[in-house]
Amino acid sequence: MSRYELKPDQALDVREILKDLKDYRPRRRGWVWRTPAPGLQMRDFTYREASEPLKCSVPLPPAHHFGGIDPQPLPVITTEIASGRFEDDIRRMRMAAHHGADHIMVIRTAGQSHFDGLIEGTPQGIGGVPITRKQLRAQRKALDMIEDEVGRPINYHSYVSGVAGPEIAVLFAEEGVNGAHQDPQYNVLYRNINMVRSFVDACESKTVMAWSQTAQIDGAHNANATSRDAWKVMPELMVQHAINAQFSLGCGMRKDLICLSTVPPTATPAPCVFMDLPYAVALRELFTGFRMRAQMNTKYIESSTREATVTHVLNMLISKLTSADIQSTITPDEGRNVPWHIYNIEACDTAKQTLIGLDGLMEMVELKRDGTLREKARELKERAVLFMEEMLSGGGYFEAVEQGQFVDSGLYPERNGDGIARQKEGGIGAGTLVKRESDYMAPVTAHYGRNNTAQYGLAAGADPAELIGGCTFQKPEMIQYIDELDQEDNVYRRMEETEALRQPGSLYVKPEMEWLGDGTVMLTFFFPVEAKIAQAAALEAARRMNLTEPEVISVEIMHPVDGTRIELKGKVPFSLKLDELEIPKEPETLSDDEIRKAIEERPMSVVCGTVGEDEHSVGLREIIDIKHGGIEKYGIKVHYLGTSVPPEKMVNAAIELGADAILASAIISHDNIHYKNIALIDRLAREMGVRDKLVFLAGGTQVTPELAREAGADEGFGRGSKGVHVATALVKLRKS
Ligand code: Z98
Repeated sequence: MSRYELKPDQALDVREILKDLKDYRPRRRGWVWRTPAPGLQMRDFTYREASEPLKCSVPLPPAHHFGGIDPQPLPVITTEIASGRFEDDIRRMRMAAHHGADHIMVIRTAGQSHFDGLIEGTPQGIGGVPITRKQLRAQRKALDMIEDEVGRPINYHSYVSGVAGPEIAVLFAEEGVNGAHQDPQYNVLYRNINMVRSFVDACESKTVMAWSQTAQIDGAHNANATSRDAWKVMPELMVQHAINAQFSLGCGMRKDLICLSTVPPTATPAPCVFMDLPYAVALRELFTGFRMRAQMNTKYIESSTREATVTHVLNMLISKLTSADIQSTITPDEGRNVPWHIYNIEACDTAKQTLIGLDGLMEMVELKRDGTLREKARELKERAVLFMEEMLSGGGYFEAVEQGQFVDSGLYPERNGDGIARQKEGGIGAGTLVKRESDYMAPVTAHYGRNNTAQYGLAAGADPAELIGGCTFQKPEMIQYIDELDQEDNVYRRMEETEALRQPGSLYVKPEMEWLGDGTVMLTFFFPVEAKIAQAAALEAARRMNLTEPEVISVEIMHPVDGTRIELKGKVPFSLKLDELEIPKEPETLSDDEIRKAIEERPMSVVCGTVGEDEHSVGLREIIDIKHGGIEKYGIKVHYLGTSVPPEKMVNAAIELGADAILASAIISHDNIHYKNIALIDRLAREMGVRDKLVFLAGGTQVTPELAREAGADEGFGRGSKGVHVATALVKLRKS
């Protein structure tokens, strides 16, 4: 067995993950919720609804102002990762975990749901990843390591749907998949798989999932995403939830692992919270004890990440007000065809930021017990109950589907006749059901329905697998592991092609958006013209920038004729050699707290000004003013002498005011006047016998640190310098 471990300061090596997969065993089955940490203290803050912090993570961008804390909200956070190449997804799973995701869903490759069996090996997918034993094992193995690294269990998830649902359920139980979508209605409505077969298969699938304690997500959200007017299907969504939830209980699933896939049905410019909140409340009232998985509205999502983010945040307000257990994240990338990379990670941050930002909200506000909210919730429940009653009196679910009652865009009882109709005898897999013989027997654990084990002497209630000394659930060594079936379309071939770029140890780097080394870049343009012309202009500009395969992925009208914002993707052909990159040395900076403490202990004052005949004071003001994060903010006392200060005056003022330092700013550089003035200040300070008592710092856009030091300053500061750099130097170089 390989001894490979993830190191916090090292890139993940996919090659190591792929070693010894034949013998790799997942270390647990079943879903894990976050551990609540009520009253969590971090820095000066108390969190009311947070969960246990991570051992290792990437905090939100402003966290550096707050001591780098990274509080984690209570709901599990989901991200969907599936680029088509599972090996590349492993790296982004690690990134997602570091940004707070602990539920990682892998979308399946297009068409997999119509395969009447399992796929093996690691072919490349389209619009998702082919779910195979090898792919699952590799990703579960990586996630096992990643969860050790971040210090929190990670739930791994895919889909128990399609013609091979039960086979997939067994595969998932064997390979340690912790969550799955399972809803026979999805097969029927969206994949046109025979309805009777789908429900029979679901019995088996759900029994296996119940045994392995896999959390189930249902499929009602798909009606929302596909109906013409999503906000009108709210009663139907509840009916769909009811069918799958009750069915799952009947198959032995634990109520607290049955998760309703709830989606706020509408989006702005509709008054969405006013419409969606009663729906969320009605669901919780009808389905107490079940878990709520909040997926964001995807029906109305556009290519703008800003728009998607606002929708997401509004959706999360509802999640917060109604306590969702799992918070999903989604980005517009699928539609923009820039699959799944940095925007997934951003969406995890959006969820973390919003939910932590709303921490404690419910201690201060509560949902009204009467009035519009409750009336609307009641109305929705009534419509749902009436829908269900009509369905039952009309012969049941199958008849209702035949009549196209589902995904009809009417607000029940209104019907528009545009629902999805399927026939009982129709669809994929029709006519494939075979009645079990009276002596039917299957020696396997977690088997649904009649299983005549008594004829082999097994006691009632015993595990049928005992008859063969345990099945693959107890004895994983019985599992047939197939490495690859296709000699060309497999992970080894793909990795060979990108070997030179593969971390760790690679000498080259190339931009990527989808797959390692794809060379894909995204650009933002603004053109002061209407949208059509702007798109053409962006494509032409991309060609002239030598991008290949340029494609416009987002167009936003700033004004119908005055301007358009374009986002475009394209590819660059080159890789960059790491040892040829010029990597500037990071200036060593003390933290804000360290500087403040040093100044508190030993106060400092400085004199400063622009020197010689130099009137350019903007840069210096940036360095000193508290407004710009300048040195004042650390408590350093600043005597600003103004502009065009003669060198003599700089030194004299420092002596008179008893300052600890001189800060001279010089922008004008012709005839090297800036360095000449630096040298002059240094000489004057020496002549007056104070040079060894004063720190002398010089800065300006044309100043380079080395030349400033050569000219006589203690340190020089060029373009891009900030107050913190100067303050650090003052603290480190102080003379008394
Ligand atoms: C989500 N963005 O829920 P195929 N079963 C159910 C589903 O909802 C889905 C599948 C199966 C969504 C993900 N949902 C999309 C109930 C898909 C997938 O046939 O492999 O595409 O099944 O987060």
